[in-house]
Amino acid sequence: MIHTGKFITFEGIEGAGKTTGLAYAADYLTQRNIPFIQTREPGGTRLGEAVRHILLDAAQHQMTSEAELLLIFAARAQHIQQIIRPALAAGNWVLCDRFTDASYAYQGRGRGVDQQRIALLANWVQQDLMPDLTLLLDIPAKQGLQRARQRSAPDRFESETIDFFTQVRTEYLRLAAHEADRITQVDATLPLSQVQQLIQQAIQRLLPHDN
Ligand code: Z5A
Repeated sequence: MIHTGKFITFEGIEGAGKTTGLAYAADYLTQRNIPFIQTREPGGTRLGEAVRHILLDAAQHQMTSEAELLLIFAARAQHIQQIIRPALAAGNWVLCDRFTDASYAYQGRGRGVDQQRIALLANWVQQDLMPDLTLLLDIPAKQGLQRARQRSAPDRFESETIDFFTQVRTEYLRLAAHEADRITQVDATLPLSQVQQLIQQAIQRLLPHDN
C-alpha cells in the first residue's frame, strides 16, 4: 500500500479564524510527531503567491469574475502539482488555508459564476484529489468582518459588503450540509479553547489508532 498523508483544509469567511485554527492544528500534529506542511490558497508556490498579490490588490477593481476564477485555478493547478501531491505522496500531512470550497463560495455564490464551470475546472486540476477533512469555521458575516477589519487596510475581497459575505457563508453552509462526511462545521463564535477542542476532535478521527 502506498503510504500517503492526510489533506486537511480550513475554510470560512473573512475573520472566521482559519489561520488561528490552522496554527493550532500544526501544534497538535507536531506534538504527535506527525510530519506535515502548511500552505495556503491562493498561494503556496512562487507563482501562486504572485497570483495572490494580483487577486488581493485593491487597485485591480476592474477584474472580471471570470478572470478572478481562472487566476485562482491557475494558482491551484501549480500548487497541487508542485506542493500538495508531492507532500502527500511522501507521507506528509498537508494543512491548507482555503481550497476549492472557497471557489464555490466566493466565485460561485458570491460573484455569481456558474457552479458547473467551477466544477469543470475543479475536476480538471484536482482529478482525484480531495481533502480528507475540511474544517469549516462558521461565523456570521458581521462578526467575522469585525474581527478581520481590526487589522489593516482592506484588500480587494475585504472591501466587499456584508451581503456578499453572507452569501459566501450561505454557500459554505450548503456545502457542509451536502458533504457532511468530509466537512466538519465548527461554531467559530465559541471561545478559542472550545474551537480548538472541536478542531482536535475532528483531526483525531483521521489518526491511526495507535497515535
Ligand atoms: N479566495 C477566493 O475568492 N476563492 C478561492 O478559491 C480562494 C480564496 C482559495 C484571501 O484569503 C482571499 O482569497 C479571501 C477569499 C479569496 N478573501 N477574503 N475574504 P485569506 O484566507 O488569506 O484571507 P482572509 O479570509 O481574509 O483570512 P483572514 O482574514 O486572515 O481570516 P482568518 O484566517 O479566518 O482569521 P484569523 O486571522 O485566524 O482570525 C481573525 C482574528 O480573530 C484574529 O485576531 C484572531 O485572534 C481572532 N480569533 C480567531 N478565533 C477566535 C475566537 N474563537 N474567538 C475570538 N477571536 C478569535
